[in-house]
Amino acid sequence: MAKIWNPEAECMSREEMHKLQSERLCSKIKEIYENVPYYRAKMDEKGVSPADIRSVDDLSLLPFTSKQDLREAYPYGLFARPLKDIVEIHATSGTTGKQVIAGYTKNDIALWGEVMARVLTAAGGDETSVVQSSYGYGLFTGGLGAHYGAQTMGAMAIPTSSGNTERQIRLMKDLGTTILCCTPSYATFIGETIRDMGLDISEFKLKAGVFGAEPWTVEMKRELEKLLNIKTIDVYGLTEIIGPGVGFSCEKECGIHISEDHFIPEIIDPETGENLPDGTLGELVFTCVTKEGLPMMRYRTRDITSITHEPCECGRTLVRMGKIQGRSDDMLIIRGVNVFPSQVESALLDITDVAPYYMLVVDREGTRDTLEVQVEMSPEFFSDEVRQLEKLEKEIYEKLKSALGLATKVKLVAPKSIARSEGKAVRVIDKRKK
Ligand code: DLL
Repeated sequence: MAKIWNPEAECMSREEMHKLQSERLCSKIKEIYENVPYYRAKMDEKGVSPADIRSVDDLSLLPFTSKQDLREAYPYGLFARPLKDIVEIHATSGTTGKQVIAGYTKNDIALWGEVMARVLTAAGGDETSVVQSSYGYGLFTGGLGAHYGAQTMGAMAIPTSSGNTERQIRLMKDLGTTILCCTPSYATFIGETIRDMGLDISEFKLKAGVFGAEPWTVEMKRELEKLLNIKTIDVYGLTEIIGPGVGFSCEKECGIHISEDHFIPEIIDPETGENLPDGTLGELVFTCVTKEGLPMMRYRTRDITSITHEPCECGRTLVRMGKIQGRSDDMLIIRGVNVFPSQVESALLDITDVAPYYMLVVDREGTRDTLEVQVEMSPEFFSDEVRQLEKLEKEIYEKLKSALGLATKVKLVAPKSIARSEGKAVRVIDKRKK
């Protein structure tokens, strides 16, 4: 069984965790109220003062924070420390509006290294590991997050960043990389390129993959473990909270443990804002109780999942969340049916003759929404025999219909015709007018 980086924190009793979270929450809320006028105004408006927060059970008295607040307070309005204490900045890509700016103090960088060391240790890493960080470096948090984790663990970090895939692969082989960190879609592309280069994966030292930053299904996990001959774990995080390292799966493969001694999760009903019980799907919300630069209060992630406090066989007592079903804003509504791209992925990867590359094209014909699913044939299957193609198309159509409860158009496309991703994959083209 893989080691645990910080057993004291990751395996404490529920009572101890409750006590620790309560102490940290009370002092953080007091600090935020004093140092961040934006939060003070929000708390005053809701009629709640720091004195009302006596334990973690009082969390729901506090107001929520959303991406909209971060935009209004752009760039530094939610920082809780003076700029002279901020030593690093990261930012979201800003594809859905103004960028969100996150600021880290020295202690925040150390905290980030600590939570990422937990992740890499869960992947079997230790000070002898060679960790290749193939997430993008720069304003995106992936590259440096994995880097800090590797160094905190005492391992060797190889900062290849994403892209330049063939050089990336040669380094992986020559330097003896043991842990690869990147998005699952980039890992798929790396595996495909290794084959195309005529290299044999069994000649690599690779043992584990630490993949995340986008939703991926269990079917994709199986596919990647086969393709790269490794074990994989799922790493979750978001820029607003710290970047990668908010949570991670363990070898028991039963959800994502959240480092809740630093980031307290809640699940709420996205419509009413009410807290939901364990096991119920809803929107994930985080409160940072140790972060200094940008300590988010009840931040609404828009990620849909559920949580459970049941103990895990790995020995960690940290609360677990299920796989992210997708962001609430990734959900497509087609002819009244809710569709997440991950449902399509699960259905497709169950079929042998398709490659793990697909695209959802949503359009409108008159008043009727349409969904076309483009799927790449695997190179082994690739055929121009009409009967064979029709048979495969029909199989995909039926699978999708029963998985989604919706009739879709299926279009088989030639191997390598869907764009490969070096970071987060784009899986949906929505041509409907907003
Ligand atoms: O993606 C941080 C990160 C980097 C996580 C590297 C893991 C590895 P953002 O760009 O701010 O930060 O995007 C955050 O990505 O709210 C989720 O919707 C999604 N996401 C992140 N990790 C996972 C995951 C980074 N393991 C948003 N599974 C989050 C599913 C994920 N979705």
